[in-house]
Amino acid sequence: MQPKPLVQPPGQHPLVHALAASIRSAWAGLPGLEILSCDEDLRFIQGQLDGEGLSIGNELFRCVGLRKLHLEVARLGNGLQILHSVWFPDPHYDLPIFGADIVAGPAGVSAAIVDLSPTSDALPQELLNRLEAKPWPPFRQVRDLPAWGSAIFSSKVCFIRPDGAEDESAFQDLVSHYLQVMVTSVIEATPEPSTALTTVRRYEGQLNYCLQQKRNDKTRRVLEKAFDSAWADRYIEMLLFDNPPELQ
Ligand code: BLA
Repeated sequence: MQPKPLVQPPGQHPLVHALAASIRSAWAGLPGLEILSCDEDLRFIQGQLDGEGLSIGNELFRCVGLRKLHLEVARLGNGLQILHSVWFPDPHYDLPIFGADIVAGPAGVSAAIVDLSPTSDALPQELLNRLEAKPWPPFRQVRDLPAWGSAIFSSKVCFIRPDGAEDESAFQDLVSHYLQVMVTSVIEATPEPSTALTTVRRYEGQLNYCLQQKRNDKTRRVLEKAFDSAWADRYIEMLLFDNPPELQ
């Protein structure tokens, strides 16, 4: 039987569609991939905002080396479309955090960001070499990171406002490259004991990553407007940036 091509939902921004497809095909190659359970009411959320349909779809997995792989594709009113993906490592493994975020409005994509973020010191040299193997695209509008972002992202973070189809396709290629480097690292990684200082530091680094991401008021504001502040808090704490479970 031929695999069915993924249909692009009507009105979905092409970059959101393309990146979601790249992320899904990247995680398909990971060792021991399995679905991660989550509260059913958080898996698919639908509502109305200012008469406009509102929807959030969440896909959650885990695999050997990663405690949680998350892809969220959302429409949140005012024509806002969001793709959010974070791959959180199991701190026993020396792996970075893969993170990507796309925010598209009626006027186009205002923010496109991808990074492999370190959880202790900087990224290992070998990982940097692999990331650098692909030439940096000549993006026209590079954006400045907010302070919380500078505290966690690597020297290889890409944060742009894509200016036209060429930028969008170069960004998509860059994300695919980062995903490939991440997948290779996961496949090669071996665990260290819970008591190793390196494991403990990576655990603390991941806590800090979650803490800093929660300082992004823009995420909270959009969710509060679409739902309410208690719902937004729970969603951010439990689904978007839940802390890693304590080491044991
Ligand atoms: C910015 N994130 C934004 C913006 C919105 C959201 C509305 C402002 C757009 C802009 O500055 O052009 C909203 N993002 C969301 C919502 C979700 C989301 C509602 O993911 C989820 C439901 N944010 C992340 C991750 C990264 C990230 C994983 O969730 C990076 C790996 C980055 N988003 C990020 C950054 C900004 C942003 C750096 C710009 C913030 C600023 O300039 O102050």
